[in-house]
This record gives sequence, structure tokens and C-alpha cells, in this order.
Amino acid sequence: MTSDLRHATGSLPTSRRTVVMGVLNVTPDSFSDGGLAIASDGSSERAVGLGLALATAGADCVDVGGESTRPGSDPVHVDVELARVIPVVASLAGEGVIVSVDTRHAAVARAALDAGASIVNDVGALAPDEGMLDAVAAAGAAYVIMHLRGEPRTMQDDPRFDDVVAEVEAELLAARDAAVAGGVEADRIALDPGIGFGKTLAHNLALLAAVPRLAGHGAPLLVGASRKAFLGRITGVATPAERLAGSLASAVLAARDGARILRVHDVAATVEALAVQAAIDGGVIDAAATDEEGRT
Ligand code: PMM
Repeated sequence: MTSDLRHATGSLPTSRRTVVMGVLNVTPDSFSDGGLAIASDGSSERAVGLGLALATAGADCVDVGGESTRPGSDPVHVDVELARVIPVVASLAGEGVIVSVDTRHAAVARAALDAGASIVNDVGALAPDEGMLDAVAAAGAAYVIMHLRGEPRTMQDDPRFDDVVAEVEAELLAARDAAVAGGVEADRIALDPGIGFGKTLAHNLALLAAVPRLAGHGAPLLVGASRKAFLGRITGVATPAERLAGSLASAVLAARDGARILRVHDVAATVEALAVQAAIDGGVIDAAATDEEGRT
């Protein structure tokens, strides 16, 4: 049984359904949507508007990131990341949106939590930044532990595993143990196999096929496959923003297999697809779905 995911301002209902985390990259260079949320005058208005639109479209939480971790990207200075992220986090949290901050840096996590964020999404969680676990524990935040082999700049150079599922699983569980030992409560932790982070196409497919196994450790499993390069390799769709069909296919299959958080760019379409999956699997039929002649 998967538990609800407790966070700093409440909990996500992951025991009952698959929830949607909307992606808001406040970066000039993310692979999927780089530059979209950054205004030329540096103001945060455009990003806040996009974040509110994600929430209106049905996102259960909005994941705000200020450092691109696409393959080959260089790290940004923490001050730059703070300047990009904190005003957006504060505004969205002020509007009642549940905010997750996508960062590897304890200073950014701490400032975001002070500004109202509820969840820390740490793509560096296998080797957390000094002070990260203290910051998460002190705020009672949820902590997403994502699997990453190497570092973003070089992670796709030559990823190797003997048994990708067993190794990712063992490394995630070890990181969870370390986080619990560091003061983060177990029911505030979500696990994520890190699709595309130091993995080949075959590795990504093996991990997605292993969602039932990876979701079986009590912690909500987060899957972030939306718009990623492996979908383009399969479908031939080169432009990330045009990978909706592949993204939805992976989302529905992951949800059916037990993933309880989906990190996605196309929130409205994903929410619709999940409603159909949930209705088929759970037998939920909304009265509004009955047409005028009483047929459903
Ligand atoms: N993917 C990206 C960034 N952050 N965080 C988690 N937990 N899981 C992911 O799969 C993940 C992430 C890269 O995608 P983006 O550039 O579209 O944000």
C-alpha cells in the first residue's frame, strides 16, 4: 500500500490516486520548454502566470526549477538559481498553490521552503548537498529522491548498469534510509527512478517496465517521462513540445502500474487521460458523463 505523501502544508492523496506535478522551468535552456517562463526584463510575472495556469488545469502541485539538468548542461550559480526561483515560489504559494522546488542546492531548498514551498524535488538526492536533509526535516517538507548516475553535464556519455532495475532500486532505498537517518520522516519521502538521468533508451524502458516493482516499497513512486528524448527515439518526434502522444502513453501505463506522482508538462491532457484510466480501473463513473438519453 502506498501512503499519502505528507508535505510542509498538508498531504498529497497518493494513497487514493495518481497525482499530477506540473513542470515550471524558470530557465533559459531546459530541453523541453527552455525560455518559455523567463521574461526579458527578468520579472517573475510570466512564470507565475504559467504556474497558476498549471494549477487551474488540474496540477496537484507545481514543480519550480531554476537550474536546467538536461544532458550536457553546466551548473548555474546558486545566486542565479535563487533569483529565478524564489519570487515565483513565493507568489504561487501565496495564491494557495502547493509548490515543489526542483533543486540540488540546500540554500535554494531552504529559501524556497521559507518562501512557502511544501516539497523539495532533489535530483541530487543520492548524494545530498550539505544541509539539504536538515532543511527538509526542519520544514516538514516532502522530499523527492530521484536517481541520477553521475552529474548532468556528463551523465549521458556512457551510462552503464549490470542490472539497471536492481541497481536503481537499491540506490533509491539506500538514499531513503539515509534521509530517514537524517531526520526526514518516511511518509514524507517519494522515490523516482530518474528517467533520462544517466540512462540509455534500454535502461529507461527497463525502468518503466519495472514500475510495479519500484512502486512496491511503500513510498509513492514519481515518474518523469514527459517529453523526454527516449520518447522521441521511439516515435521519431524530434521536437520535445510535440511529444504529447508518447508522453500520455507513458503516463497512463505508469499510473496503471502503480506510479502515484507524474511529473508532466501537459497537465490538462494528462489529467484527462488519468481520469479515463482511473474510471476503467476503478469503475468510477461521474454522473456528468451520462448523456441526455441516459447512456454513459
Ligand atoms: N526530470 C527533469 C527535471 N527534474 N525531477 C524529477 N523528480 N524527475 C524527473 O524525471 C525530472 C526532474 C528534466 O525534465 P525538464 O527539463 O522537462 O524539467
